Amino acid sequence: MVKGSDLLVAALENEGVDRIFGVPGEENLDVVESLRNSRIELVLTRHEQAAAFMAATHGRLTGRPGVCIATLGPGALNFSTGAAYAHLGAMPMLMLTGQKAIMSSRQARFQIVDVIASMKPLTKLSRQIVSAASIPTLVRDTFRVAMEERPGPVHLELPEDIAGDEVEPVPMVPVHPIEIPVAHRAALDRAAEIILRAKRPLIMLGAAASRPRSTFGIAGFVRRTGIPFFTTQMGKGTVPGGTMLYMGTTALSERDYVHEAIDQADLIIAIGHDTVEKPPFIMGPGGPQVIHVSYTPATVEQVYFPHAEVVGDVGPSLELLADRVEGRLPNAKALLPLRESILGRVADRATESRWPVTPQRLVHDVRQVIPENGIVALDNGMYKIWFARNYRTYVANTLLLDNALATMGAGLPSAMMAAMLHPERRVMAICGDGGFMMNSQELETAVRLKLNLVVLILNDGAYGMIRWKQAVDNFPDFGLTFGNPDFVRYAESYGAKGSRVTSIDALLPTLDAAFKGGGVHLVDVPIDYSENTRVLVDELRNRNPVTDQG
Ligand SMILES: Cc1ncc(C[n+]2csc(CCOP(=O)(O)OP(=O)(O)O)c2C)c(N)n1
Ligand SMILES: [Mg+2]
Repeated sequence: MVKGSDLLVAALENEGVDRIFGVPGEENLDVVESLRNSRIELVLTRHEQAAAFMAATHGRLTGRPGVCIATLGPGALNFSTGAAYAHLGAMPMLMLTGQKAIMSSRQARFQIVDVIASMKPLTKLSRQIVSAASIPTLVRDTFRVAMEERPGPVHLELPEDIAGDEVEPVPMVPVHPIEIPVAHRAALDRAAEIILRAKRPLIMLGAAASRPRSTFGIAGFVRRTGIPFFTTQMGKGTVPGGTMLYMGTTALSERDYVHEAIDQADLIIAIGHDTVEKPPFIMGPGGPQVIHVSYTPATVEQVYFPHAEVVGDVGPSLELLADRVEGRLPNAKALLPLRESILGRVADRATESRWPVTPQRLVHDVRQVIPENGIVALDNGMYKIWFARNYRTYVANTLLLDNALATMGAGLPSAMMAAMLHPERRVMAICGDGGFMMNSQELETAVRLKLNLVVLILNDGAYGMIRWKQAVDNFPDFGLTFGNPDFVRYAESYGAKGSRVTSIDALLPTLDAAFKGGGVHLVDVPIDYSENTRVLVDELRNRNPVTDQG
């Protein structure tokens, strides 16, 4: 005979799961015992939210669901933000939660919340396991659902009596690869015709272009067509060898320098655009033609309504599209002459020596210490716009940012996951002093896991992004500042290292030394955000006075 929890763990092993993140409760103890006897490592975190962010980032970086575990009620509810993060960000993840026994319970309603109902709007699938024998098929199905385009989170609730129930052994469901169909010939022909007619084409790489399976075919398409490209925030990462065609990243929806090219384009080939992102550009009447190329059809919005769609496996479909247009595009590079001036103005003041550091200089110095394949994971704050806009990437998924839920608190956990998956690469978390404190307890997890990780804290004593918006909207400065702990001593109390940067010349050497020293190293740097208004409001408004600040 075999226990329900053993079947669950065997089914997870069958899926190739090697780690589970979380905080177990009483109702998970059978599962914990089954894990003890398995090849799967149980990675304790200090908050379920961090476990969910880590599992989601596992899915984002590998294409295979990350797995996290929590107890019923309070533990399960702490997964909610992570569930939404994965749901909006299209990251495959499996959340496992416990529950009181369903056959008979002597605890009345103690700790009972309808977790399935609470997870329904935040997941692709949320189900209670009602029989041990069904576990292998249910787990196989949830993994398939999580990975299918559009990927996302799934949730299984395992009541404790089902976890402990003994049943006859049940065979596992074998896993097989599934190829995604390639776009229809008629769609490819139609798209090719539009591309051949275009006078000023541009390619846009969106969030789904960053899926691990996507990146190869896209590079070939850009190279073979020679059409310049820009990226959305989550499409950042770039086409290897195609960087001479990179025109910029849309950190804002309009008015930025990259929009000079977008505004002139008569065709945008939007590869992998997901309208969950803050709009990279605003479509309106009389704008460019848009071809939507992705795994799933476009969602039509007020600001995004493509004129043609190429739906199917992105890489192979683009290969077929390139076959139709390669060598027949005399106008491919029409907008390329704008590149130098766009990138030049974005890079303005990148080496300025003001103190406290300005965002432009910060982005510049961070880029110096991160090799091409190094990974920077951002929390959410003002600096995200600057990194999206100014930080150049050369390898896909090397700037992890969340332009979907845009939650604070995910920077450190997502960096920790990246460091676990890529121990050979330099990994840095960049957090505001606000966002860092939302999951700073995970420094203990990072130290316990012996990760090599630099955590850069941008210290402005405020919820800076909101304070900036408050000023832009002409509200008085009110209610958005706070005090901070001594971050260096705070890090040290966790057994991490800590450094404070006190001059502009010390920034780069401090970051470099933090990487060279290894382990978890927090670096506290004060930041001067006066550039936010000077550049992102005044300069860009002057460039295009007709459009108002959005
Ligand atoms: C969980 C969550 N709460 C609130 C917000 C709204 N919000 C967005 S940015 C921000 C301020 C971030 O402050 P900080 O982390 O210090 O970064 P800064 O902008 O100061 O660099 C807030 C409150 C959010 N995105 N997520
Ligand atoms: Mg701040």
